Amino acid sequence: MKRRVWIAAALLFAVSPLAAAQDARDEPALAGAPSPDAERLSSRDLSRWLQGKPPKPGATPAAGRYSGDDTCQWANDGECDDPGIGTGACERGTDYSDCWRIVEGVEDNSCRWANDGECDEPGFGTGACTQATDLNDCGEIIHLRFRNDSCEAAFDGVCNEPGVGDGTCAERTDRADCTGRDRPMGINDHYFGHDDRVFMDTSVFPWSVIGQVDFDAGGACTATLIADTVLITASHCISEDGRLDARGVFRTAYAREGGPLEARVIDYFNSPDWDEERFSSTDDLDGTDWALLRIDRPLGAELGHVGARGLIDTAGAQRALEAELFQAGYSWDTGTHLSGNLGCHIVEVFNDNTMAHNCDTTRGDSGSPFMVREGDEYFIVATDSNFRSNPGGPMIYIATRSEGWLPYLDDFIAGRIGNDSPRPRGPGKPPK
Ligand SMILES: [Ca+2]
Ligand SMILES: [Ca+2]
Ligand SMILES: [Ca+2]
Ligand SMILES: [Ca+2]
Repeated sequence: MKRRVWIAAALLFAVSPLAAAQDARDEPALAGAPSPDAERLSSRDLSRWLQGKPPKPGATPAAGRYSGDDTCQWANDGECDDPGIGTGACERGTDYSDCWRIVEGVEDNSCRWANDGECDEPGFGTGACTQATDLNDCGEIIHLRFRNDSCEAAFDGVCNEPGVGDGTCAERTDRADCTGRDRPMGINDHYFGHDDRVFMDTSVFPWSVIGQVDFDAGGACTATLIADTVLITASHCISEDGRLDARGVFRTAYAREGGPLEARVIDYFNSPDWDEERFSSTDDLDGTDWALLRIDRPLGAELGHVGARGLIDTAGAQRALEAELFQAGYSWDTGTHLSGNLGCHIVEVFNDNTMAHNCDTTRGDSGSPFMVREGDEYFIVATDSNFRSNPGGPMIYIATRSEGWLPYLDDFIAGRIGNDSPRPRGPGKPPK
C-alpha cells in the first residue's frame, strides 16, 4: 500500500483565483520546450513539442545538455519546477533531478512503483514517483503536464494558444481546445476518459451562489449557499492535523455586475462522527465528509440560494441513478473560472451516505455541489469528497450525500447548534 488518495490534497494544491492569475502572468514563453539554454530548436523538435511530445533523446546536442543542481527548495519533490519546462517555481537549473528526464525526453519506468497499475506521478497520480518515471502506468499524460484550461477562451472549441491559434490565450492555458479532450483513465485528474466540463456563468443563478472559501489556515474549497447565511462544503476542507478551523473568506458571483460578494465564515457544524485520521486512512467515514458554515452577511438573501434534498431517501436508489446531475466547482486547472458538468450521473449508491459519480472533478472541487434541477430550482443532493484508488480500473469518485446533514440544517440555520454549542445527541435532538 502506498497510501490512500483523497481530495484533501486539494488543500495543498488548491489555488485562489488571484494566485492562479498571478501564475498565468508568470508563465514563461515557449513553456514545455527544451531548455532555451540548449541548441536552437529544430523544426522537428518544435513540431513534436506542439504535439505534446518531448524531443527525442539525443536530439539535443551534447553541448546543450541540461545541467544543474538541486538547490531549489522544491527540488526532489517529484515535480519539475524549472521555468520554461515545469511549474516555474524554481530558478532555472536548480531542480535538476526532477527535471532532467523531461528536458531530455527520457520517459521511463524507473520508479519503484512502476507497472503496478496506478499512475504515481504528482498531480496526475499519487505523487509516489518522480515525473517521467512511471510511464506505463501514467500513459499518455505527457501532453497534459504543465498545461491547464485557465484561459478565458478555454472550452470554446477553438485553440487560442500562440503559435497554433490566435494567441488570445497564454501558452499552455487552452489545453482541451488545443490538445483534445481525451484523458487517460486512471489518473487523479479524473475525467472518465474525456473532459466534458464547461465554464459556468457566475453572474447567473445557480452558478452565482457557488463560490470559494479561502481558509485562513491555507487552502481553498468550493462552497454553496443553501440559506441566507449558510454554506455547505466538505469537512476535510476545515480539518487539518486533527484540528478543525473553518475561519476564512467566502467569495462568490465573480462575474456579477459590480463584482463578487464576500463574507467571513464565523461558525461551522460538521458530523459528530467525523474523524480526520480515520477519514484519511480508510474508506469508512466518507459519509461524514460534510460541513455547514455560517457567514457574517446574508448573501443568500441577495443572491438567492439553492435547496437541499435527500435524493435517495425521496426518490429511491433506482430513480436517483437516472437523475441528471449538475456539478460545478473551482477546479485547480481552470484558473479563476467556475467549471463543471451539465448532465452527469450517480453510478452507484452506497449505504454509508455516499455515492459514486461520473462527473468530471479534480483537485479544488472538494465541497462542490451535485444538484438536481426542477424547473428553475436546484437542490443539492451531495457534495464532492474524495476518490478511491482502484488498481487496474479507473478511480472511483465519491460524493457525500445530503442525507447526512439534512437533519441538522434547520437547527444550524436557527443558530441552535454550531461550533460553540454542545454537540446534539443525534439528529433532531439539539440540546435544550
Ligand atoms: Ca521539484
Ligand atoms: Ca505506478
Ligand atoms: Ca479556446
Ligand atoms: Ca467525462
